Amino acid sequence: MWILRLIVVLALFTVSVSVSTACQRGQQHSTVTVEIVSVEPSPPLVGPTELRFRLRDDRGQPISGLGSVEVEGTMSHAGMKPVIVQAREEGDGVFVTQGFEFTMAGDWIIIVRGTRNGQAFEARHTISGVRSGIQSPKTPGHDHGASPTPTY
Ligand SMILES: [Cu+2]
Repeated sequence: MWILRLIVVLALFTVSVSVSTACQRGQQHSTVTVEIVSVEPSPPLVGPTELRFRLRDDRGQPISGLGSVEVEGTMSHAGMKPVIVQAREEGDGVFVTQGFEFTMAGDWIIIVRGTRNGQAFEARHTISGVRSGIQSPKTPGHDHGASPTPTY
């Protein structure tokens, strides 16, 4: 019986070690943080949306001079088709999205990707509780593949 327990303990230990290694690797890459400045319309609704966000470096200083970055909006569930647009810099590290859209209600993950000093970076932020617009009976939601009714 003790050998079984030993195996379980070893397995748990291996999992926790690999998880913490992954986190450390992620942090080394991700020295850029994204802070949402504004969401238009507010509160966020399904439909065309303008996101303003600020990028900061690891010392908290606004990052300027990047020109434009890529913004991906996605959700954590399977089958989600991400929304990918460009955002252009307005100044002082603030960027504004071009043609972004929330395609369904729920909690969104905003991923910003760019290149800084020749190094690719990625930064994330969540926007929770995007609501479905009342004015959209013609858009039967979001196509998640074969199922006609999306599950939330
Ligand atoms: Cu979705």
